[in-house]
Amino acid sequence: MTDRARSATRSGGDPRQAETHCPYCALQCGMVLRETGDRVEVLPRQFPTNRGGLCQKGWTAAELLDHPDRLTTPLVRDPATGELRPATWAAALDRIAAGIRAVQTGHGRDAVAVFGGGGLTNEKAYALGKFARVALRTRHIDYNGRWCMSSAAAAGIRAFGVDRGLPFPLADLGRAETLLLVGANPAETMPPLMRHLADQRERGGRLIVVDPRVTATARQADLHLQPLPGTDLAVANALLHIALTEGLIDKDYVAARTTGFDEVRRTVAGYWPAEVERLSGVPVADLEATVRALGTARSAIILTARGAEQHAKGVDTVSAFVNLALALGLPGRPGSGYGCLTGQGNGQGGREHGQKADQLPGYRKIDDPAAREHVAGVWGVDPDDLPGPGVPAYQLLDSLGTPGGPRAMLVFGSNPVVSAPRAAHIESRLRGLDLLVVADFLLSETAALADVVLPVAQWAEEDGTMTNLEGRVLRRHALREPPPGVRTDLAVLTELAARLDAPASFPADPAEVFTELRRASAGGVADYAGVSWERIDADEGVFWPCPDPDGPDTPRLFADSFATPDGRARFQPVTHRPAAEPVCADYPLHFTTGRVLAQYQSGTQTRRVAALRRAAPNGFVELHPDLADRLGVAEGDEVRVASRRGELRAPARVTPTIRPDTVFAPFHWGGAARANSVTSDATDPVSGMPEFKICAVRVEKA
Ligand SMILES: Nc1nc2c(c(=O)[nH]1)N[C@H]1C(S)=C(S)[C@@H](COP(=O)(O)OP(=O)(O)OC[C@H]3O[C@@H](n4cnc5c(=O)[nH]c(N)nc54)[C@H](O)[C@@H]3O)O[C@H]1N2
Ligand SMILES: Nc1nc2c(c(=O)[nH]1)N[C@H]1C(S)=C(S)[C@@H](COP(=O)(O)OP(=O)(O)OC[C@H]3O[C@@H](n4cnc5c(=O)[nH]c(N)nc54)[C@H](O)[C@@H]3O)O[C@H]1N2
Ligand code: SF4
Ligand SMILES: [Mo]
Repeated sequence: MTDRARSATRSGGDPRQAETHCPYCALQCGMVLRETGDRVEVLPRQFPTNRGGLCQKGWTAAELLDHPDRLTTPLVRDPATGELRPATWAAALDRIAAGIRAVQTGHGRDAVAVFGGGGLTNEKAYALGKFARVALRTRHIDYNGRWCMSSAAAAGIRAFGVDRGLPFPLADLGRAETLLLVGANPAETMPPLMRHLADQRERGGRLIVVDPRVTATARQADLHLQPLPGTDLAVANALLHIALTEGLIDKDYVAARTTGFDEVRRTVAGYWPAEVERLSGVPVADLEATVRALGTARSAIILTARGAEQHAKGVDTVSAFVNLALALGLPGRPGSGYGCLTGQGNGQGGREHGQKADQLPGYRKIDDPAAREHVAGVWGVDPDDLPGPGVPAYQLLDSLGTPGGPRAMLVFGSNPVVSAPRAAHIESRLRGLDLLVVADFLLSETAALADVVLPVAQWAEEDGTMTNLEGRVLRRHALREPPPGVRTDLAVLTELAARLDAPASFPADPAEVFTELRRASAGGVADYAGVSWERIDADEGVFWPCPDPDGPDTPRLFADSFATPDGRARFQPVTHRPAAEPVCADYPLHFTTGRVLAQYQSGTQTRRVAALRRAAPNGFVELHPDLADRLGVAEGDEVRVASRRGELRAPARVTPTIRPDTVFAPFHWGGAARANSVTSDATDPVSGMPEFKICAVRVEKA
């Protein structure tokens, strides 16, 4: 059955309508797509995450389906002129297969790399991981999820033995008496989520936000802590220090459900609130008010997002907040807990099915012999033929074209020329490849560098599943067939696998892939064996783990035990350390980056939508009026932000909502305004997460 015919069955037989989810962020708002005349209309749909709401990006998502910039034919770079020229699919795929063979013959299997994305469906993420390990037999695969929630994932596994962004349904936020958001700006990054926070407020709950900027989210908070970027770990340790001195620890919980508290207690003893106030700028009184609000509430939730996590100490910072949550007895207590706000549409599922360097499907470890045996069995190959772990994204991109590094790369669902740290350097690495292949539906900045560009289907043209920030597996329903000339990512992998004589099957039908994924994940941490497309449709999604088709799913984790060998959560002693690049006389200011409501990620998609372009037409640099005065900069003046790696130029936005020692830029633009020309390439030693959220810069009027 074609995707569209299958989905029409779901929408009551009306082929011009489909119930699906937004293509963008991890909230995965429910929407209905309707074909009216020659356009596709987006209507919001009641779903537990968005409750009938959509943000501007969701409302306008269908505009890209028939956009004039849409790619509808493969492009191959002409060796004579150096330009990308339209080609047939056969020519483009042959060119790729020949290029891969040449590189692997000359330089070994690991000389070909794959770079995936957290926006790919589960089926595609699974197929891509399998393609790398079985068709290419390379260890080099990683993906942009490494830029995203890898620090929270590592800390979650360390403490709880499992990484599921929210271990409870989102609606729990609305019932929490106290909610602490650390480095999260959902008013701009997940606007319909604010409905749950409105519920919380109506019920008399307290919202506390930790952010160096007075964001749209911080403005709604009862208390806003405005720390220097990169000091969250110290703040968390000070909070735990105060909880100890004020007797707010849940001793029974710590004794019954955790291990390792004594060492953490000793560590945080040294985090005197007054010292942490000097380091972070957060007043002691605010630290105390925060702990009391958390420690005396009947229910409390602590959430982290990229502001806390995108640091070279991101894992330890998350661990510090997890320690606090455990000491207060929150994880597993009804209505309470710790969670991470996952970012991309399938940021959660994308990290479960094997596109991460060290993983196999079902959140299995690629260096675990039992995991290799199981997955190789499903794939019908010898476990000894599966490669070992590769390296994290930045290390991978930085090694491209260097002696011993990969010489060819296939990119599915990312635009690293804009989104990678130290992007100018990464761009030059990409230029040095023998073969760069990009599958996309638009000519992203990365696709523009490719030797072969493959035009692929968009979200409204394919079936599949996505796993949202709650760990809820959802169904993406096709509204219509892809336009002529366009193929699906899965079909591309099918064709390439055949040309490379892959020793396993690569079905193009997502239903077939999902059936295989269920088997491959069975028995793993992220067990999807009991999830079926029908069950997803019948139940408003299915929460993993769900091992049994006739058994329950798991909306809430940790009620009775944690996923560790002894069932207890593990405290992790962590200590503050400064940012990788301290400020100095030449680079005296802190630079941090993030998002605006109307643009998404590297901007490939949203910069092409007229209404979003009007709302957020170009990059900018936020600076405090005192700093602007000192630099002689007025609102709208073009400024230059320079670091040791490079510079960006964009108009100044002078605002008292940012700390005077810090400047901020969104990362959604390429070219002169590219924030990642400036960012640091320091990474977390455990997760490989880059330090997107702090480096040292100099700012001047351009
Ligand atoms: N509009 C829009 N929405 C999106 C996306 C998008 O690109 N655009 N992307 C999606 C994705 S993939 C993701 S990962 C999420 C990200 O969602 P968020 O994490 O909410 O987004 P960011 O803007 O990256 O960072 C949040 C906040 O961290 C603050 N911050 C900076 N440095 C620090 C620090 O050192 N400490 C603390 N505590 N805070 C700091 C910033 O000021 C910013 O307000 O958004 C998702 N939703
Ligand atoms: N300075 C700074 N840099 C950052 C961040 C930050 O906060 N600050 N945040 C980081 C984070 S959290 C993230 S998630 C990354 C995201 O940054 P990227 O990885 O660049 O993500 P996108 O811009 O979403 O890129 C997706 C690309 O794939 C295409 N695409 C979308 N869906 C599909 C599909 O199904 N198949 C195929 N083949 N292509 C598809 C889109 O058109 C687009 O070109 O950026 C990171 N970079
Ligand atoms: S909040 Fe996220 S999922 Fe919802 S409409 Fe906006 S971009 Fe789409
Ligand atoms: Mo992300």
